[in-house]
Amino acid sequence: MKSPIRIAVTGATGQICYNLLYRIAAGDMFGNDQPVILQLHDITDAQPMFDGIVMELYDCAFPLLTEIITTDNSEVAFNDVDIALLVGARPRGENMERKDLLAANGPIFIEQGRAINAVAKRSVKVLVVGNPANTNAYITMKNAPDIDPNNFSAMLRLDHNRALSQVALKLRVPVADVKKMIIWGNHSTTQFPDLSHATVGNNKVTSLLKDSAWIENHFIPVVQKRGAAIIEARRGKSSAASAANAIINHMQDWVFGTAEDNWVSMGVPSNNSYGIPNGVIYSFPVTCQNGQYKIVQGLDLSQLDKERMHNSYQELIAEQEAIKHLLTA
Ligand code: NAX
Repeated sequence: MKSPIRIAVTGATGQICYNLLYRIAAGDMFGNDQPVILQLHDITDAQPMFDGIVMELYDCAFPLLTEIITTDNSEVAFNDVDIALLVGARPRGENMERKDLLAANGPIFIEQGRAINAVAKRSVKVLVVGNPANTNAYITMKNAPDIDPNNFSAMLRLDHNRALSQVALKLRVPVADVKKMIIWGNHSTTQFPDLSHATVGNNKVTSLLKDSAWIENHFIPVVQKRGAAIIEARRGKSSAASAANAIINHMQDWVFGTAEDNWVSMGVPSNNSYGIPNGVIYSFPVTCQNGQYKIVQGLDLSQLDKERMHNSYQELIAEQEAIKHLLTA
């Protein structure tokens, strides 16, 4: 039997985690031969909620679940962890503008970044899900200077999966046959869902689509606005099961590698690829191998593609501007 890996999860009493923790403990993320220790974090007021969650984890009698730790202390949560899933965040309140949300979340991710820097394994892989995910990941990374920046990522996988499914439904093909999808940019409505490189078998998706207007009129807006559509359809609740599933997909590919003929979208530190300057967490197409990701290079982009990508980059710069005072304080 392998020795257990330590997985920290924040916002662990929230609705995404109610869909996530049981799947991790069942082996869906790291395989059915990998024991796990769950180090669950939430705010002090949420601690009583852990009672039922932990009872249910025990009641599943998961063979792989070695230990459960619950805490409101970030250094306890991140102590010696291999994986950190930062799901918790302040929800957007009524009348709260995006910049207020950024300011409210900044201190959370500053504190968590510092705790990761202090106590996590140096090889820890960090995924930020809590919104605004890209900028929260940037804040976390900036506050963990002793950890390789390449170990920080933001979740765009839900958007990527949504895009795959839209194409599969349109072309009536199995979703697993749709490959090489891309989400560029920010996890927000400025993201650019790009199917111009996507394939089904040996064919480009663009050559299979009979009505090309569908891309502009349906595909792009539906993927960009899917989060809001889910909230409406779920009478006010945001994506939870699909978000948890995307977390599993993201970590699985990062740790075990992507399939040879495919890539996935991950929010990662920009490195001047495709004209996106250093210094933001931006979603690119990546391949993963041996626990490392590489941004796919050499893709042709039209002028319009570049403008869309730049637009999302500008939004990330504006988000950083809104929290700059917190980082220099
Ligand atoms: P919930 O509101 O159900 O849970 C949020 C959790 O965060 C709660 O347990 C809460 O106690 C905790 N929290 C609140 N304030 C906190 C603080 N100051 N410090 C630490 N933890 C705090 O939200 P849920 O639906 O689980 O969503 C969690 C986050 O994921 C939200 O920010 C949401 O916007 C974001 N999402 C990101 C997605 C992505 O693709 N990147 C998609 C799904 C989701 O919308």
